[in-house]
Amino acid sequence: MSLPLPLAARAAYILRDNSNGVITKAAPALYPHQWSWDAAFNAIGLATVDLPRARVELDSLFAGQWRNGMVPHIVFDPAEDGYWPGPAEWQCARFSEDATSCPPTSGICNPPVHAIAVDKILAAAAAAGGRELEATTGWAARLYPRLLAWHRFLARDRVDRSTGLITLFHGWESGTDNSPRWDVPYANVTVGADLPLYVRRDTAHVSDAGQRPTDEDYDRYLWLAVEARRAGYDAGLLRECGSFAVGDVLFTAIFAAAGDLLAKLARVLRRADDAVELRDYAAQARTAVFCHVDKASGLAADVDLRTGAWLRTQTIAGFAPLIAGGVPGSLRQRLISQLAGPRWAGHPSLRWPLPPSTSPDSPEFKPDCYWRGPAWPVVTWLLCWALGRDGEASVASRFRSAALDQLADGTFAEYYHPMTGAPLGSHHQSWTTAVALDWLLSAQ
Ligand code: 2M8
Repeated sequence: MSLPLPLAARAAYILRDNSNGVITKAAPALYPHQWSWDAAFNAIGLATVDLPRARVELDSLFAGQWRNGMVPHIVFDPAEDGYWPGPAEWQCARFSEDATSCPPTSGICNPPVHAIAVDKILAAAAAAGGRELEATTGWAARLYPRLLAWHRFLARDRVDRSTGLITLFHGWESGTDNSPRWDVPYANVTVGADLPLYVRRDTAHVSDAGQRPTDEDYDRYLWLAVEARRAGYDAGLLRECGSFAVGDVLFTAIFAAAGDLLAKLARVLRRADDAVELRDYAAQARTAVFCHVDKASGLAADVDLRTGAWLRTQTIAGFAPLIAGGVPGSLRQRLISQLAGPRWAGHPSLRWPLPPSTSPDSPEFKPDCYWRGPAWPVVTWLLCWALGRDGEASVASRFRSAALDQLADGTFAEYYHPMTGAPLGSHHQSWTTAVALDWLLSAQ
């Protein structure tokens, strides 16, 4: 393994290289815009080396927030046009009165990790003290109403009444795009004959197109974007007429964890009523996640809201209760032993003892294909963060140390082959550098 400081210096250099000064591209060529949950992780990494830049990252993202509170999954950099589908496909400002036109954005959202990032930035500022602490405290107070509007949007427009889970109208909203989690609901999406012709750009930026979703997947991805546009990006209409609607346990768990931290900020800002409201959202979300733990497997299951069926897949999202926090002790121990056990991070054929995105024992496992098997450092970080929060320091530190071994080649790949350890997807992926910086430089 390399020495920590050279690795941190390299990570910081790449993260800066991916920035245009105000937004960090998710990846230099594959994703040349600002993604919502990537921006939050990137801000966590930036906070270890450059607090002002960390604050700017979130300010730039929230500049794209919609009037209804939604934080869109992409804020486009108008100077870049190397990604498809871009602003011309989404046309949000034309089809929704809620959308901003400047900056242009997509019309769907991503998991709400932002309040976790704000909490980490505040902790870094507290450690720095002095002017940075003052500047960061003032900044958090200014950003707070936008974070509150974001959580209110999710509670109002996206909580599914029957399951309590957050509803997604596109697999891209989950961030785990082609995960086996969504195979069944996607199989029920019938692509319209009027799907526009398109040329994919993503496959040109990876060494093997097999690392990316299939063309059939992409037809469905684009079709759901077309449906969303035709519905004016309105959650009520999509709930009635859209062909894809799922209750996502991982998104819901992140909403719970972030909601607790936002409630903490509300209390610091003496917004007692807001704090109660945010704690309620978090508590309800957490209950919904716990209610969807499958008794036989012990893993949480997403729900296909079109049919009511539980989606019992062996993916990393099954560990959502660990992210949500407040898991009853016996369930927590069961989940941790599974996570570290032979179906997951302890699988005998793995290069490093890290949880893959899909269990190698699952029939859907594909070790080199995107969210169907590879190990994602950003997901490892989220699990480590949640385990550390809940006092599970030793398992968190084992994952952190294995993840740093994984990153020691300096490619900072988007994802890694769990058996060979080969870097896959984009190299110099921003959020991979960001989590490395947090692991190497912030107090764990
Ligand atoms: C991937 O998703 C985008 C679509 O949003 C894509 O494949 O084009 C996902 O891994 C997602 O979680 C991530 O936020 C995004 C940018 O890193 O890339």
